[in-house]
Amino acid sequence: MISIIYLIVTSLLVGHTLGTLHHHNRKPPPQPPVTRFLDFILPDSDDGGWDVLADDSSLRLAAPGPCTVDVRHARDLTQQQFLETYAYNAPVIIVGASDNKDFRALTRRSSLLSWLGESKVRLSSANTYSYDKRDVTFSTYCHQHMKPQSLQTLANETFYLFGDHSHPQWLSLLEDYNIPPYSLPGHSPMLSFGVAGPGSGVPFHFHGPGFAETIWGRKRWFLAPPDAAPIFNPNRTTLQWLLEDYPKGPPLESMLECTLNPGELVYFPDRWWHATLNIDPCVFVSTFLSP
Ligand SMILES: O=C(O)CCC(=O)C(=O)O
Repeated sequence: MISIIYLIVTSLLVGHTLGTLHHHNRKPPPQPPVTRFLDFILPDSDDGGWDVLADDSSLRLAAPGPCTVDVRHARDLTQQQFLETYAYNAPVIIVGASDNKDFRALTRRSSLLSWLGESKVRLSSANTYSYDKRDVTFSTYCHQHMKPQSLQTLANETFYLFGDHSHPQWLSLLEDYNIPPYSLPGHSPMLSFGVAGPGSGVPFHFHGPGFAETIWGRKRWFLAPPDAAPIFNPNRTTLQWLLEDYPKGPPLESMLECTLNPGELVYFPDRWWHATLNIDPCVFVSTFLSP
């Protein structure tokens, strides 16, 4: 009986994936469809204690979208193939890259709050290029800043925990993160840790290449090549852009997007534009690759 249900669910998912690819008129990725973490596990089965929206989904303003980025399983993607196909050319979603089970356990809401609740964190305003900074305790951030993002709040008024962690305990937490098993010649990894509320995100920006993994929650990514700058207002949030501008039509033919499930990685090549939107409360780590 279980195997019959499995077969039905698998064929529905394959059909959905092929339908999505057809809809976007893109060539299918070279590998058969990759089974992704949440294909069989509902997002609310374990949210690490982060999902304040679990009982009221009307507060969840954004939803996952289609996936037009190649999705590859790390098992079938060697370092050589990564270099030849993606490293300098195109983004890719990688499933099954590193085992971050222990890091996932350490970053449950209750663990982080009891361990680091009173430590200071530096927030950045969530507009393009993040100008403004604010220092608060991690507990204050969780209780006051992680509420669902309102459509009325601008990006420069939204404060986001991502990147600045000078506190030794935060650095020691990151020692337990297993970085993605792919590299760029002549580049070294540098980690940034983030926690953010539902509906928040970062508007379009670009920088050097890197990976970003979602540890808890789902995050929607939008990407565009270096020579195709998207049209956006740097002080408007990704939520405002998604709900008010995106429905008028994609800003660019060449824009790609995908929603990352927990444990999945996106790789963005050098100078690719990208914007993010946290569907759920999210815990995430970026591995920036610097020359
Ligand atoms: O994950 C996010 O919300 C922001 C990540 C990002 O923009 C980056 O890694 O450059």
